[in-house]
Amino acid sequence: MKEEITNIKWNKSTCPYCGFGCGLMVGVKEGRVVDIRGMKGHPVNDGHICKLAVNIPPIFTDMGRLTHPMIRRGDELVPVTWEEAITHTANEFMRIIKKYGPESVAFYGGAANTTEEYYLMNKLMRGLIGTNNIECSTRLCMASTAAGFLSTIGADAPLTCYADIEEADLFFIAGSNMAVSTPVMFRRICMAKKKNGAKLILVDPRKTKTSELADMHLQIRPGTDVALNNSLAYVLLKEGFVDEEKVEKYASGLSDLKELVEEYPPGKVAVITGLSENQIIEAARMIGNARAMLTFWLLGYNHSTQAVFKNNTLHNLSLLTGNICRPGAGPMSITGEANAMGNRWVGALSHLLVGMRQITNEQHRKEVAKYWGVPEKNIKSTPGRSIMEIIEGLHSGDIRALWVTTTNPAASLPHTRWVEEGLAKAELLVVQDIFHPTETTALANVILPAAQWCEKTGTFISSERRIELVEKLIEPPGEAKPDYEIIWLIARAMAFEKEFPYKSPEEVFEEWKGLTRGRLCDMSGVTYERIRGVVGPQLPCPDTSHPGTMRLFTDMHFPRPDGRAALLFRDYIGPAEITDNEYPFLLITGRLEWHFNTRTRTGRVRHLNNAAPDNIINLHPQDAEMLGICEGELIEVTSRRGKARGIARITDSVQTNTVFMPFHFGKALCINQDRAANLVTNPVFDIHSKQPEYKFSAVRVEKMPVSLHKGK
Ligand SMILES: Nc1nc2c(c(=O)[nH]1)N[C@H]1C(S)=C(S)[C@@H](COP(=O)(O)OP(=O)(O)OC[C@H]3O[C@@H](n4cnc5c(=O)[nH]c(N)nc54)[C@H](O)[C@@H]3O)O[C@H]1N2
Ligand SMILES: Nc1nc2c(c(=O)[nH]1)N[C@H]1C(S)=C(S)[C@@H](COP(=O)(O)OP(=O)(O)OC[C@H]3O[C@@H](n4cnc5c(=O)[nH]c(N)nc54)[C@H](O)[C@@H]3O)O[C@H]1N2
Ligand code: SF4
Ligand SMILES: [Mo]
Repeated sequence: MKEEITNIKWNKSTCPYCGFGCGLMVGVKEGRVVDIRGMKGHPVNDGHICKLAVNIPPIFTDMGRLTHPMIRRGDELVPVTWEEAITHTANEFMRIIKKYGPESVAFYGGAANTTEEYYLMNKLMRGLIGTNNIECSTRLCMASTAAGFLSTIGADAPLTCYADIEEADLFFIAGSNMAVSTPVMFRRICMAKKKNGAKLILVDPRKTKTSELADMHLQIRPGTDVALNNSLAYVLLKEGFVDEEKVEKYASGLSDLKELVEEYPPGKVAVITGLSENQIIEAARMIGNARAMLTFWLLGYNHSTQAVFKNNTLHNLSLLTGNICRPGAGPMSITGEANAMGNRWVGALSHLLVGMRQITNEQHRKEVAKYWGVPEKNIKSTPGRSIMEIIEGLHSGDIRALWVTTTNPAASLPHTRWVEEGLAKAELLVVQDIFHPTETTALANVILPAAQWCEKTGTFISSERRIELVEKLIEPPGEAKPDYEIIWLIARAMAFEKEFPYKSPEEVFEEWKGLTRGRLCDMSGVTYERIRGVVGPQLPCPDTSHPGTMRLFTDMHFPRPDGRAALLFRDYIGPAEITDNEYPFLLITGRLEWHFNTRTRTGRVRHLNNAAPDNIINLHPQDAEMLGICEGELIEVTSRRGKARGIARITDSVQTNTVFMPFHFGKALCINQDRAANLVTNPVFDIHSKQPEYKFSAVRVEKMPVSLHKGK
């Protein structure tokens, strides 16, 4: 039982962790966050929250909080004044740009930045410095969802809403352990199952907390989803579940798809996926017979070299069966981080432009240049580098300066050694974080202390397009400043005073809002005043009296040239790396319920750390016996890139020849420096979305000598 604390002031906010966007009530007493509760009556979570949110108060700990700017002099990081830090950063950037050109610098932010912060960075990088090298950790998270939507429906516009959960009678969840990663969303699914008798099909190679609730668990071989989806389409078409005349009205490509999925009969696909022919036929019949199907997917799809194709072939199933654009039916993308939606719409990936625009579109560039009052030629027509290409650029010397905020690439990018070597080559590495050391701040030349959630104001947009205000409720520690302020101070020091005149994030919001007018992300009807302390509307929300938009494209007209969505045939190709005698196992990486991403926040919460103190590697009993490994022993996983160690957990939740390990345990908060999954993972990526294949690396597994256990 929680101890009751009195004299608490309660304020509305939105969760800073996953992109589901639970409404929170934040309890503040004497300038500290002391309690977090779910907001009752909030349409997203109605008072419910998960253990990550419950355990927020300790993240405001002073332990390791950054309170002063620092500059590296030799091997030492020396505290400096803000003035010195800002002048030094701006001068160094300008020096490098002058010497090597604007393409030699890059910015990399996190999906938990507010939309206002990304707007400022877009203006600075694309509009004034003149480079599209602006990236976001959403590249590692949602880039394939965005590319999948763009190719199928013509816009990165999640079209459903959470209220659809209560209207559906079939949930098809593929490649997400939602019970762990978005527990409050999963709770709504469980309630709907109980109340409406809705069914759940889960596609995941592992048995998980989510699979426990599944009516059908398709435990496929990792990486084979495209083959499965094609085969489901095959059965739907063969068994008369598709009203072809109706589908032709709102989707193109039916005849090609029909012809090409002939290559994917269930008998053949059973061999590829490791499922039985009957399971595939049965799943297709459940889809065909559903009154309203909602599909959900996340990293089991997006962390693959076929990520975008997995997205496209999943959307085919919704389109073929008319499960789209009506209550309870359609693709419902789960988003990873709190503002993974807002930052995509504000143009945080290198190929995008502000307000759901594309950098390659001349008209879009003209509109934005005019709005910013900058010469059209400033905004370059070619996409900038993705974060993986930025690291490549650091290695080759094409990128000389990198500015990082709100993300921890030395822990979260694949192939850590390659990333660390790249970052170490930067002439200037500026890192803005709330803690030090993190894996990335440890490598920085300049460290800037940032205010975190509840210490600054801005907006987040959730995966159902709901815009919410997250407000400053307490003072940041020491001299820490909000990211937006740090960005505009540096921009002004680069001599862009006129373009960065802001005094508050609200002024930034008002400016950015103008670039959304008439677009699918239209927020013309939103003001800070309107959403302060209350639930925000779903976008688009074109005027102040507009209630917001629950579902998109309800007229079945899609933003593609012929107004129809696209049925896209995609051939199956296996994962990039193959197992062999030397590396006979495959490694899947993912999440635990007790930690968030690189653990800089949750790793400071005693309760969460006690529940998950160290890296655990899941191994099938048959493999454990073959390798002579017992439960609780220290084991080592080695790939072509590196090694990581962890404690063996022997469980049939993984298939044979497969191991699973979380990616939460890096170097900064671990006594042992050898626990990080990304020491092992493969930096290969999907060529369409440039998102890495974190879910498939060929490895070998070995037991460690007993002497090493003591160091554990
Ligand atoms: N507790 C907690 N919650 C979080 C986070 C966290 O770190 N901790 N992070 C947040 C973020 S940023 C994100 S993006 C989301 C991620 O949320 P999820 O996508 O649910 O998380 P993961 O555990 O990475 O991967 C999901 C599942 O994909 C499966 N999988 C692996 N390979 C394949 C495959 O080839 N096909 C299929 N169909 N499945 C496969 C894995 O077995 C795993 O169970 O969670 C968010 N929520
Ligand atoms: N092997 C493997 N690797 C993965 C994944 C996987 O499944 N497997 N998942 C990938 C995915 S989906 C994601 S989203 C990424 C996440 O990767 P990251 O973005 O690197 O992870 P976080 O731990 O969320 O990093 C947030 C950083 O910002 C800091 N921070 C928090 N709030 C603020 C703030 O307000 N301002 C500033 N300046 N800093 C702040 C935190 O201290 C932390 O250092 O990891 C990816 N990496
Ligand atoms: S489900 Fe997501 S948004 Fe809701 S409380 Fe948990 S982490 Fe926060
Ligand atoms: Mo993510």
